[in-house]
Amino acid sequence: MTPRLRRALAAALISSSLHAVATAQGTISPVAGGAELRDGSTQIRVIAITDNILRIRVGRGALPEDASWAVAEAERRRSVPVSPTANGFTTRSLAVALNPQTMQLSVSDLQGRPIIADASDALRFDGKGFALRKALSAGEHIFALGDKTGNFDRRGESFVDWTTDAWGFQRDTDPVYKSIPFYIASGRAGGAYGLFLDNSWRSWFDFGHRDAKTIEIGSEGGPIDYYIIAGPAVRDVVRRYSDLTGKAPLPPLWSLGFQQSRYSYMSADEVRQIATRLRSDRIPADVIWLDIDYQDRNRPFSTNRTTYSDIKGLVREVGAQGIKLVAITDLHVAYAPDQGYAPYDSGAAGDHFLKKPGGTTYVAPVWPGPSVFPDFTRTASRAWWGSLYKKLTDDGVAGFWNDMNEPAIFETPTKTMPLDTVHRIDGNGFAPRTATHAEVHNVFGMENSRATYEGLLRLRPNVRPFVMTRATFAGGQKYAVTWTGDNSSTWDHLKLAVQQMLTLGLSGVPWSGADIPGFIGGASPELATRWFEIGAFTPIFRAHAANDAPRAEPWVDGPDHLAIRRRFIEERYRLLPYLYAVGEQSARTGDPVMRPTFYDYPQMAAAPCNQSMAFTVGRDLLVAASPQPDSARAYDICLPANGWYDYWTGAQLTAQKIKETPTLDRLPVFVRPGAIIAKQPLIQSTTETPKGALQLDIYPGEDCSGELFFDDGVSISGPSLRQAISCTMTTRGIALHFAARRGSFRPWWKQIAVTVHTPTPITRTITDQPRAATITLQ
Ligand code: NBV
Repeated sequence: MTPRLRRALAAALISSSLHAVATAQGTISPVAGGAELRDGSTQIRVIAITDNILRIRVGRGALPEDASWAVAEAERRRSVPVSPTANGFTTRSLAVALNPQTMQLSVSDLQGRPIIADASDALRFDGKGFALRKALSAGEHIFALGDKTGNFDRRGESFVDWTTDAWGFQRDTDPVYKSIPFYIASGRAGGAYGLFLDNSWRSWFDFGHRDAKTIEIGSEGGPIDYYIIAGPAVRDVVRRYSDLTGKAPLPPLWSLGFQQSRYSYMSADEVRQIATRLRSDRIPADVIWLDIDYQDRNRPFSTNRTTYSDIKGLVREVGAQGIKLVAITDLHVAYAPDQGYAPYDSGAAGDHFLKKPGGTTYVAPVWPGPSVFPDFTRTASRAWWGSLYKKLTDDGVAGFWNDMNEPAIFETPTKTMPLDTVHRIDGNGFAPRTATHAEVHNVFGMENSRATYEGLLRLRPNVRPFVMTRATFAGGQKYAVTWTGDNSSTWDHLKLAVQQMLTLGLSGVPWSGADIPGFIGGASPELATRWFEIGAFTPIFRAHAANDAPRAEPWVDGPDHLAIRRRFIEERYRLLPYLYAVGEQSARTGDPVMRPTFYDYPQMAAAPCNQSMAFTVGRDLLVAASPQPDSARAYDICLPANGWYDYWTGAQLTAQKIKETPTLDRLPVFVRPGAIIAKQPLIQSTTETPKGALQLDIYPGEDCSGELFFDDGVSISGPSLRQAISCTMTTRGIALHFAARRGSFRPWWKQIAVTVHTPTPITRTITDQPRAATITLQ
């Protein structure tokens, strides 16, 4: 019997041995994997998807259709055996109670410690919409919710999910580009929980803003279909949320390098000049981006024949300098009948564009002028869109950029398309039908990036697609990396960028970046330098600026600033082996790449320092920029424990709290005692093979461990190399244990340069250790 069948049988047996509990009002009945509460036509079904994840669906008459843009069918339909109780059931971790009088749901751990409980008036219907009310207890903190601005802890605030082209957004702007209806609450005795509202309509979240003791969640339509994800740690919640909505695949190695962009490099000549300057100034870089002006009249999938006459040639030329091109391909297709514009012609012939309620094609102004819009929530239209990438990929363009996909529309106060625009949806569990834009709006951008991702996979089945999207929804991490949109060159935006990347990471999106040094307005040299420094430690490291902003390449503020920026870009390249291994681990676990310090070190939640500009990269590196980055005033840095190391000097610290007096050329970075960090000799681009030894930096301490992960950097399936390394202190010195290497990828190094950061550092070069071995250094 398969484990799956065994589970199903067990669940069926349990449910058949029970009977319904009738009460004054509602009736609780056991169902396979959970319980159901009925009161009149209202039905609340709670299913244990796993021992720690509950799916709650509420219906009026019937349960909502079992469909989702975010959660795959295999996940949605899972269930584990549960043990029924008088008022609900237990899993191996949770006790679920339903109150038939009040229709309230509460969840606690098996010791009875509360995790989440409904507030009074827990479920309210309002026309086609609804509101849910959960208790917000004293001491609870709220995190995640995608790229939302506001405060990192969202308690006391309220937000709307409605993807919006938020050009010029500020800290109090809401809604912004993405809709990820998922929050994490921590601070209750039973530990942290996450709540994911799987509903694509306009929705809202109020975390004690209207009523200090209540979380209100509502939507103007669509299903009441949500998941409660138990911890107890925030990390458990994030990982389980990614089990539900999917993990971000490891991006190609080159996309972890430094990327230079501008709206726009106006000609192939300019791109060549930028590439040449990057090389002559010895600024490591992997990518130059082509923004909309490489196109003919802003028409996606066309190129300007005068200024960009030969993309293939350009790819070859900059490729010889180790640089790849990523090109923008906005979703709006120029409305150009009878003009020989293939994307319009083939899209119209295949009936791939959205329509108005009367059945005529919806046409609206965006960059190309009058434009039409692919029906991305329709399988056939996504496949057609994906095929448009053939020419550019054949020409060697390495990655693609999906902008404006909220979708943004010009010359209309709503900034988007009319709510009654007609989509045709299918797949994902949906019975094929039409759907209004009101239903689809929040998933439209994600489905645009999905079409791109899946199209690229079809065109190059073994190449990891690189797609960057501006709008996305829960689960969008499976298809694309993202950035925070049109930010501004201000010190507050530098802070906001860090916060947004952290909150995206907690929302299942590990790969994000923010335009360095801000898109709008022009940065002072100091702001730009600081932004490059911090940016070097963020997941996607891309410089980009608006067409009406001053130039923002690393060299524009003169040699002194360039020297600092270059040093940080170089450090990024040295650290790529570590960063790549963190990314690979993230692809398996769902852990963010860039994390709030409390993610791996829960005690940091109570640390007596302002940590708004502190984060870890993976578990082992902690970056602690000033919470007032524009100020020269000294600030406190809190570390998770005594004995962390200074990353730059290798010295071990004897205090847990230290004072830092900022200087522009320095960014405090620390290393976990017990970390083994893999680094490589400096290269100018990931196309270069590092010359020399792999470098292992050993920071003695508890749980002394690290992992190597290497592959060819681009293939989906192909040889890789994984090797665990640990260390122990012995009376004879420090013993380095190499586990046997797994995988057949042949690395570039023959030797390993080990540095043990003891008070007098030990440095040794040893031969490569592919087999299990222990090497003692003293
Ligand atoms: O394609 C132009 C820009 C792009 O540079 C930016 O990064 C996007 O967020 N795009 C928005 C459209 C116009 C912005 C004014």
